[in-house]
Amino acid sequence: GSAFVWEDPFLLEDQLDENERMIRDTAAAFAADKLAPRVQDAYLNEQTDPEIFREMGASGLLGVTIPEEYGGVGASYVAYGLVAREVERIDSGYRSMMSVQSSLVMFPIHAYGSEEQRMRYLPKLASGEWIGCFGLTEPDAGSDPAGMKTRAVKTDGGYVLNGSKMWISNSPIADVFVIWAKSDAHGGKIRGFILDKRMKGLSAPKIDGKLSLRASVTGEIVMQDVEVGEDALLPNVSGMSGPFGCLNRARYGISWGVMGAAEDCWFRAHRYGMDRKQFDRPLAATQLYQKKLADMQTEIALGLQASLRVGRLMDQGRFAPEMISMIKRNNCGKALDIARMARDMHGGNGIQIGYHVMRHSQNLETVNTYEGTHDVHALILGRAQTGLAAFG
Ligand code: TGC
Ligand code: FAD
Repeated sequence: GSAFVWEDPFLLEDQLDENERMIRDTAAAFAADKLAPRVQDAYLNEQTDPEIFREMGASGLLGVTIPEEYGGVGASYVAYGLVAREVERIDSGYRSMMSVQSSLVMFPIHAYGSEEQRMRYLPKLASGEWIGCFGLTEPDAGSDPAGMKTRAVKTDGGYVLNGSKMWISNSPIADVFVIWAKSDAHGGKIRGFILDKRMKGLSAPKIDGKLSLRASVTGEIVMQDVEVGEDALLPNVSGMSGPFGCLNRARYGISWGVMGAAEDCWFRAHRYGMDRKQFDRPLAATQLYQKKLADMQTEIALGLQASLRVGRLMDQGRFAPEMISMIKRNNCGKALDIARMARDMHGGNGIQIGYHVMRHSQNLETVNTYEGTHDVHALILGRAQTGLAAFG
């Protein structure tokens, strides 16, 4: 037999290799040193410090799976997931900044870009010198991105882009914009373009007033006759599989990330229940409190084990997108339940910024919605087992 480790019921630690543990420890130290001290002010004041990208880059946390020749770390998808978990343990907004840069900007440039595009963009994105954003969603095309209106029209030397994108992480501070548009020169198919912030006709106003994910800036992208050269087109992908290929990676990372946020809530509720006394006994000595702790422990252990399994399959090139829908949906939904529960278990203190749990629960409302809502992932899984698409 073996002793039961309550914080790590299935001994996840044993299932990681030395390199993965090292990258995880680097991310955990970074999160404690650089992110934790900033998060309360950033959240309360809705302020994103762009310097965080440089600091993440210096610690090797951007483009973890991108090969070293382009400035990445060349590590496994499991290592990438572990980084997401450590960063989101502090705040989902910080994980968002990291995962957009890594999975939604560096991944498509590496997977679909020309050698010149890779050399031009990837090293500066890996170091955090440049900040990237990913424009897929539009005001009238969220769950159904194929309904986008943004158009690229062929000109002599390139293309002219028109359209607007909505709810775009990092856009107000971005240098590099990966934009998905319907291209008339390619039979109306969706193609990817890399835009630079200084281009004429391109702007990215901030969206104010968010009550969730306040440490990560979100904006629009407005394109009015933006002229780009032929070298802006991502040459090696066409159709919706381009953006979906990126989303697969980001959704997978989110499945680990939200478990980090959930663990933070669970450990805080555990500690609070041990310390706080009512009716002459610790809250943690009551049956209801213990049931809640047991539920948290169980869902987190199961969720992490599932993400690890899918990560191993990704590293072997054997994943199906539906596997990712299952863990993105389940882990986000469970993390949101856990964060709300932890808020409740903290009583009145739970609504105060210094106790952290309500910030997590507010953030997880967004994470449950972006990258495919909880219900959209149910429909993807429903289609996969019935052959019947229920979206339309
Ligand atoms: P559908 O008919 O299913 O497929 C069209 C084409 O795309 C291919 N495909 C995929 N390829 C790779 N991976 C996947 N996961 C794929 N899913 C689909 C498919 O094979 C097909 O290819 P082809 O060559 O045959 O044309 O497309 P549909 O339009 O019916 O899709 C429906 C649905 C609901 C599944 C899809 O539209 C969807 O997933 N909607 C959710 C939208 C979404 O996730 N948006 C995310 C925006 S980015 C974001 O939120 C970033 S926040 C990040 C942060 O801050 O951390
Ligand atoms: P809608 O699609 O309008 O959905 C509204 C509701 O209807 C949801 O409950 C949904 O589940 C439900 N619904 C939709 N269709 C169906 C159906 N067929 N059957 C049943 N129910 C349905 N996008 C980017 O491209 N890049 C980014 O960097 C990015 N960052 C984001 C950051 C934040 C903070 C937020 C909030 C969003 C971000 N998004 C980004 C956009 C995000 O991906 C979308 O919000 C998401 O895909 C949902 O689209 P929507 O908001 O238009 O909701």
